[in-house]
Amino acid sequence: MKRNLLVAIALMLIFSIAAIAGTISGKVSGVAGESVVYVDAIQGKTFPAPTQHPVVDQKGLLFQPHITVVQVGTTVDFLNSDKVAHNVFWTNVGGNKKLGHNLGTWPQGEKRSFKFDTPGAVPLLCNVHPEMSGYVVVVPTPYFAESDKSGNYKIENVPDGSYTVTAWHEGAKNQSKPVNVSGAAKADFTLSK
Ligand SMILES: [Cu+2]
Repeated sequence: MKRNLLVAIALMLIFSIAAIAGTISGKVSGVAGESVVYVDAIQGKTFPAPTQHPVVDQKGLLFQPHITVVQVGTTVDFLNSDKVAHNVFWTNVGGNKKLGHNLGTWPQGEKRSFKFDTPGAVPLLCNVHPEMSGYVVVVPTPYFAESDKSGNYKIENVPDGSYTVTAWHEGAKNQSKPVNVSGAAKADFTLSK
């Protein structure tokens, strides 16, 4: 009797670990450098917005990091660490020009915040320094990853299920594909301009 109970508990543990430990991994080809891969909106599912504010720093006349991926609803803090004044603006979110916005221009040590409520890539620019560019990529779920420079990515902690997974790369067309997660799933992408 006692042994059966232990076996049952062990089995439950194994199944629960398997259920929470799904991953989606693979490689994004056809483009050079980092890509973003994410699970698209899941019907009937919403996720609480993260309370942490990622920081996009303007430092050394660069947006650092160059690409920041956030879940929809996240507030991003834009910091200026340079001695010169910087501006932050974007002309669209995911191609929607109605969502263009200018955050203004501010000096060293100050920051301004913005809450991103619509999924899509936000191309960051500075109107003081036309050569500066960066991206905030706003994604609909907490299941996302940035690839390494070779395009390899891994999304952790994806519950088992059927999803649409999308790959994004600066200047390339998005590619989406259906992925079934039951433990470890694989999905490769080939992007082009
Ligand atoms: Cu600037």
